[in-house]
Amino acid sequence: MKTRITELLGCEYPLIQGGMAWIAEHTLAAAVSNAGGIGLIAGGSAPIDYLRNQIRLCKENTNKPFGVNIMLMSPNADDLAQLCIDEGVAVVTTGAGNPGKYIPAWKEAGIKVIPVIPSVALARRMEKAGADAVVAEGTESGGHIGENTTMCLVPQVVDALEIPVIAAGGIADGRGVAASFMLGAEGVQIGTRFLASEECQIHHTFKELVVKAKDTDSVVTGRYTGHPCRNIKTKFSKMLANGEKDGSLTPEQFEEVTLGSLRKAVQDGNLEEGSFLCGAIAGMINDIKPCETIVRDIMTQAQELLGR
Ligand code: TUI
Repeated sequence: MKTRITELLGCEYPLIQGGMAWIAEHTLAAAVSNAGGIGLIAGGSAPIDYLRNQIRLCKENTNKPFGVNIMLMSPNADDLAQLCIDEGVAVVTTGAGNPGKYIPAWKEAGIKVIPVIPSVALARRMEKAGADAVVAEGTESGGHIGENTTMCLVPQVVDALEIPVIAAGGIADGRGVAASFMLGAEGVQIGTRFLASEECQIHHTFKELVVKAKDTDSVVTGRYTGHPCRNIKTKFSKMLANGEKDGSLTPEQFEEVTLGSLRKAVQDGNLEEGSFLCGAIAGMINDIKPCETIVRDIMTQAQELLGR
């Protein structure tokens, strides 16, 4: 499974773990990297000392390359961007904004830069700005999403760019990887499947929600705030969706009740006030496995399908 992505990143498989805010910490990142993919630590809104410590812990647990995801809406994104340079991080992915202003300094430091993008226009801008690759992320993904689907977005981004494209959104097994390659992608980003991994440090209630989810159990909330997010259906996310639909919750009230809701889901498993961000593919995930098994099973199945 050698592609321009394995060559660029120096990994065995062209598979990147999603940079899931509040979720992706050093244990998960090191496990994915040790399994032959690229693990990511989420820098979304993290205090700088926390992220520095996470990077150092990850280095202690893997000698393979790993990366950091910078959530560009973070108030301290500038500091986190600099930290990646200071700590010699191999790969940076970005989300929820345009990372253009950071790219020259990252490139200068030898960091591989992979912005996550929801549209062809932004993908083109990123290529011009010097990105090494892009993640084309479909609306099937968990968390903050764009409008276009993986099936429609990926081939259009592939056609528009020279740099390699990594597909994301709705991929959790070898069929999804093989399909992505048929669309022209040279790698995949996988998030939701790793929620149900042994090494993922989220609350067991969160893992149970993923494992029990059916195909119809995800819902997008917050479109009217400009930051639509895909969540698992819970009493809380259904309340948000209904409040948005019937006007009983203003955008300001929405922001207020969701403040801190990612932490409440991830750390406390709080079903009353937590936002359990999760992709639409959760319905296909039925067990909790070690990352090594997850990566091996996915890649073995993909290779079989692509070899036919
Ligand atoms: O970033 C993600 N997924 C995320 S970030 C996150 S934390 C969060 N918390 C509260 C509100 C919003 C986010 C949870 N999940 N995925 C990558 C992604 N990037 N999806 C969409 C985008 C994106 C959107 C607009 C990228 C660039 C962009 O550019 C706008 C511009 O500046 O031109």
